[in-house]
Amino acid sequence: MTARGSGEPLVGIVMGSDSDWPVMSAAASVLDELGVAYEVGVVSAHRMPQAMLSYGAEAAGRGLRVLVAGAGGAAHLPGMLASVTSLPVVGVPVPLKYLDGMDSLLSIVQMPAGVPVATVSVGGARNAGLLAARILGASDASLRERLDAFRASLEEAATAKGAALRS
Ligand code: RP5
Repeated sequence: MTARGSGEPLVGIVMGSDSDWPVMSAAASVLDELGVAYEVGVVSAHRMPQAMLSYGAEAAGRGLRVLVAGAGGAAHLPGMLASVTSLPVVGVPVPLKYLDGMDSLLSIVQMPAGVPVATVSVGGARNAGLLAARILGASDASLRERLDAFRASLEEAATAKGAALRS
């Protein structure tokens, strides 16, 4: 795992393969923008199952507060992590070459009752990072203020684009 940002990592961004990084890097970028410390690494549910289970089981004890897990195809990583931790898990369906990411989406979203994964859109890693920040922000007023400012910037940008259309 590679730690990024200042302080102990609060978010664990993990993925099934380094080939997921072009999609998953958006989660890291938004946490950088918001000043949230995180760690990032590859933890494959199928190729390194014991390490994956240990990672999930030890995450809370290591100080992590939210997991963001991305995988493609038979995307079992987010659900398996959720089965061995009580931390919130945000799942990112990574689109692969075939099936347009529908396989990844359905693998992640159709969890059995009792084992929740908060699934974002196909390729929606930026929203996954934002959701992780919102979860942390529920008990961190300073982070919530940064999230408020982020939302205000969205409104400003959308308003400016609308104005540009009219001019
Ligand atoms: C999944 O298999 C990974 O999450 C990745 O999306 C997909 C393909 O992995 P590679 O064959 O590119 O390593 O487990």
